[in-house]
Amino acid sequence: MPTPVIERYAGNPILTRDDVPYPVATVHNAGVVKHNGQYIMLFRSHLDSGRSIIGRADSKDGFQFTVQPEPFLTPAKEGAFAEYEAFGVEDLRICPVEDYYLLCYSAYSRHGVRIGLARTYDFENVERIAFISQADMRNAVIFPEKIDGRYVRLDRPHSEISPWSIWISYSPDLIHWGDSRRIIQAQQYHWDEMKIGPGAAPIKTPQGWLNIYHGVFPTMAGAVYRLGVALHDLHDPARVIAVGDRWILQPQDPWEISGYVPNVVFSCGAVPEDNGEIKLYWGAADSVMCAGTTTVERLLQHCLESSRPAL
Ligand code: M1P
Repeated sequence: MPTPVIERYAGNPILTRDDVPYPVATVHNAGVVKHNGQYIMLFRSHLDSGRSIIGRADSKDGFQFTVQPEPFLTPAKEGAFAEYEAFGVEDLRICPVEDYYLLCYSAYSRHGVRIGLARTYDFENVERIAFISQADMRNAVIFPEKIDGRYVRLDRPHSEISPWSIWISYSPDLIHWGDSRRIIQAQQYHWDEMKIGPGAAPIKTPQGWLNIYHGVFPTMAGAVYRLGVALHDLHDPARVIAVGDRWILQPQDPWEISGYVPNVVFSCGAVPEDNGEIKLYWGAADSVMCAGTTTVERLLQHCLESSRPAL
């Protein structure tokens, strides 16, 4: 049998609600990064209220995680952020930039969903920066370096009005964003035909930026969430070099097929290692966390050997 694009870790699921020392209903959709030689995971949990918070777990090897005694990020209770986080904080991505980490999360409230941006240097102290979108935007990732002097982000409108596509935007200061364009769209009668959204923070390779994203296909039994990969130009990431025509991961294990939301693999994080390996993390069925490995080379080959149009 050929090597799969993503090799699942044999000990999946790597984190469940039973590992969390405070009451939660789920553990899923986590951002992960390597900080000072240690893997840090910021995972989403549903509470019994149905609203979400973010917890932190640490690991030496990227597979065995220990959860911190207290949640990492909960909805702000006062100040300017409280109004827009009242219904929960979800699906946080950790984006390493310079000597700090930008945290992009979905903030839910009676006003809809918008993208919250925070910063940490040490995963002990978190400083909220701004909301960087209006309502009905989510799934944001920020590139690890400025390009032509500007920060660059990918995201996805959360609205039936505009097609559920991946957009790019630019900012001089992380607060004011613009020059926005739609750059990858869902393809009719493809595995990602219903909607797509950025997953892990883009990974730099000599051939371009790897963008691991999720794509959704509607079936009579509900939506199926899979993962795919695209390649963006290093100097002009709005230029999409290739979009892999086939998915790289689909629900397969029992905990991916069945759970809080069945048939979901949803990634918010990947860790590129110095030897070209990539550890990939995904929430399974919106219930537990899983991990697997791939390589830069395998993802590039997957994109380039069977690319489809981006738009
Ligand atoms: O239930 C599957 C996923 O559904 C939503 O993702 P998207 O907006 O991309 O369709 C989110 O609620 C996500 O958290 C969830 O995993």
